[in-house]
Amino acid sequence: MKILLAQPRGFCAGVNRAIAIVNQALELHGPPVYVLHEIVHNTHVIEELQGRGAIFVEELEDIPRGAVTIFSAHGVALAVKERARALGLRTIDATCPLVSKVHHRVSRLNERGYEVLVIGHKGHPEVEGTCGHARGRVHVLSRAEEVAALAVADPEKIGYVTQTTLSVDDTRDILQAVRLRFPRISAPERTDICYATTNRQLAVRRLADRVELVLVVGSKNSSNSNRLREVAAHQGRAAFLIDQADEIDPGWLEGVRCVGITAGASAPEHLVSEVVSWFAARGEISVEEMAGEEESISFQLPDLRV
Ligand code: 2E6
Ligand code: F3S
Repeated sequence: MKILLAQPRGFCAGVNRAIAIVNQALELHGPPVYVLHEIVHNTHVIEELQGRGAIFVEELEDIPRGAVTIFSAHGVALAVKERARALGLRTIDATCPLVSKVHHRVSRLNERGYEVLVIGHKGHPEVEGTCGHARGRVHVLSRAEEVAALAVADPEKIGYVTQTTLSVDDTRDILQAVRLRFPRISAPERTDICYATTNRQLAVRRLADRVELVLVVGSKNSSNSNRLREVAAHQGRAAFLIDQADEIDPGWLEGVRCVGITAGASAPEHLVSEVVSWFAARGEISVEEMAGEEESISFQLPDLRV
């Protein structure tokens, strides 16, 4: 079996930062440290941090007064920060700086009296956090077909932001429909889809062109990982999202001689190595890493002394 590895794949700068924040907060303050929502959407990362003393909750009310509390990389609404303060929690914000940038843009648009379109997946925590930075009217838009039904007060005073992990191709279509209906929209030069999302989608497209089957390592609730699987499927390849090697169905491999592997921005590299080992245990393999975009971006940690 020939195995091709996409490049870049796996952890992005925001995920590295968020996981480092939890680890260092555990060292500095001692366990337990509470995290509102999964720090990143990966079951293995969560289990590992739970083993060190992190406690993941979905409600602030489940955190004892005075406890160290970390907001996940996906960001939270302003109301959540205010509520945490009222509950007497000692908070650390692990929101990815590229998500925070989107939050600031939403606030600025509202201050100027603009309504905000948030292009993204309804119910995703990043979208909820982004919408929660609007102090005026905000609309979530998931598909181009929804544009026609949008009711806005003043078509001259609207702006948009996007979720950071969207499909580059789908977003282009949605924005085309938005610009057609609102030609005077306050539009940035580019979307808020982040560098990591863009690079991983480009890499998996190139990978899919060279293999018969694509495996994306990532958890089922990871938006960016799901998009990678879709990009590969869109190229006409069989493509599956797996949390770990034991989810591989040998039936997928019938007649397959070349497999491509990539990983979502929240999936640790050791899981990719385990998938490669899974193949090695079943026969002779050759492994090639594709050339791709170099990534050198990293983010500083916030002050953890709370
Ligand atoms: C925060 C913002 C964007 O589901 P999604 O892809 O958003 O999240 P993760 O945790 O799988 O990926 C990292 C991330 C965090 N992306
Ligand atoms: Fe941030 Fe993009 Fe990663 S928004 S958490 S760098 S996927």
